[in-house]
Amino acid sequence: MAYDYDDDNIFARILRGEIPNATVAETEHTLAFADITPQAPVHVLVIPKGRYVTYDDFHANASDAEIVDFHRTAAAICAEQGIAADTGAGFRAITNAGRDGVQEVPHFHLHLIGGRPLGRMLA
Ligand code: IU
Repeated sequence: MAYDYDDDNIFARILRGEIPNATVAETEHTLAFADITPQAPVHVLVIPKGRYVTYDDFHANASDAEIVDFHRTAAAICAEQGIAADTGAGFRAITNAGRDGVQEVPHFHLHLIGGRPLGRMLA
């Protein structure tokens, strides 16, 4: 089944510059910005610039360059924000996908959350 991308979703509008954002990092293929409703002292959303709806859409259909850029950018942000695991702090990386994953914004995004103890969570 094909993924149906909504060009009016809020992150598409952020990427087009129609809505401001607190940018944390930007590369050729990737944008990262502060979540407007942070769940922890660090809460960054990492999004590809391409039109991908979910985690599985992105990883099935994006180019290798886009995928590598996305994940290298996410790792760099963890280091820059002081939450990388090798600092002793650590973080949680979450992506919600589709209806059962309760994804609110239909443009693939990775939540990077840290800066406080997060507790155990698998569902
Ligand atoms: P979700 O994984 O799709 O449920 O997460 C969407 C996130 O997008 C959520 O944490 C919101 O706070 C965040 N967000 C945002 O940062 N800026 C916005 O304008 C909107 C949502 I709407």
